[in-house]
Amino acid sequence: MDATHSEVLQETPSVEIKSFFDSAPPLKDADEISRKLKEFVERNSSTPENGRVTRVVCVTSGGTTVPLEQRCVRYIDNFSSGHRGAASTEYFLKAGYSVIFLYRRGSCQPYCSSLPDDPLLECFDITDDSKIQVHPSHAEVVKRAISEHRAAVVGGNLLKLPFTTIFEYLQILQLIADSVSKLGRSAMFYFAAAVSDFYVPWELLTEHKLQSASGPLDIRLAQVPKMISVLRKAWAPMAFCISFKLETDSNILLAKAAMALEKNKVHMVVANELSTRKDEVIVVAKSGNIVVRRDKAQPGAEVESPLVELLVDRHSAYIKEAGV
Ligand code: PAZ
Repeated sequence: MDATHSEVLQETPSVEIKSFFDSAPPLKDADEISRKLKEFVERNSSTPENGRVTRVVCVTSGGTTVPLEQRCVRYIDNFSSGHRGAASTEYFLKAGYSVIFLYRRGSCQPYCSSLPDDPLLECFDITDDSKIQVHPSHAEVVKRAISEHRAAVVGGNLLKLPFTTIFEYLQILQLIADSVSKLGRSAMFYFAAAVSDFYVPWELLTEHKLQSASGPLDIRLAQVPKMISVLRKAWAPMAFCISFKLETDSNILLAKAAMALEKNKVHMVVANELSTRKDEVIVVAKSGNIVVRRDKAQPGAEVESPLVELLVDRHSAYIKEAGV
C-alpha cells in the first residue's frame, strides 16, 4: 500500500481522525523526518547477500503529553519511563532487526541502562592537566554503551525519532506507517508507548498560560481517536502488529487485553500490570495466552529478552505463512 497522507484520510471514514490531524499543530521537521525514514527504509529494503530480507520494527516508547496551553507551560502526562521500549530495541537489534525507535524526549535510551542517572556528571573526571577522562570504575559500561549505540546508528540499523506531545507522536507514527508499509509482512509495530486516551483539541487551547486568578479550571477532554485500528486497516495493513495493555487492576487486565485484540485486529496484545511489569507479561493472542517471565535466577535478566524472542518467532511464522 502506497497511499499518501491525504488519500488515507479520505479512505478512512472516521470524522474524529480527520479532525484530529486537521487541527493538530503542524509537525516541525516533517520533511526532515520523511527524508530520514525514506533513506532508512530504502537501506533496509535491499536483500543482503544472505538472501534474508531485513525486518524492520517500529518500537514506540515513553508517554505522550497533552498540552493545556498552546504556548505550553502545563500539560497532562502519561506514565512510562521508556525502559521497556529501550530494552526491547536492544533485543530486536541483537535479533537482526532494524529499529525505528519512536521515543519520548528525555526517556530511557537503548544501551544506557547500565549508566548512572547523570552520566555526564558521574562518569567523567577532570585530570590534573584539565583534560576530561572517563572514571576507571565506569570505563567499561561507557565504552560498551557508546560502541554498541554507534554501531547500530552508523550501520543504518537504528533510527531514533523523538516526540513529546500526542500531536507529534501520532503525526510521526503516520509518517512511519506510510514509509514501512511497502515492506509488507517484514515490518512490525511494537507499541510499548503509553499514549494519551484524552486530549484538548488544539483550537480549543488558550494561546497563553492559564491564569489562576480566573478561578477553578474546567477542562473538557476529547477522546483521542483509536489510531492502531486505522494503522491496521489502512496505513500498514500487512505489518505484524503488537500492542500493549497496562492496567493497575489485575482483575480486568486479561479481559481488556482480549478486547483490544478483537477491536484493533492486532496480532497480539502484551498485557502487563503496573507493579509486576518488569517481572512478567502475558501475551494474549487468538491461539491462546502465553505467560512470559524474567529469569530471576539470572542476575540482570530482563523480561524483554524472552518477550522479544517469542515475538520474533511469531513474526517469522507470519512471514512464512505468506510464502515470502
Ligand atoms: O516504559 P516503562 O518500562 O516504564 O513501562 C512500560 C509500559 C507499562 C508503559 C508498557 O509496557 C505498556 O503497557 N504500554 C502501553 C500502556 C497503555 O496501556 O497505554
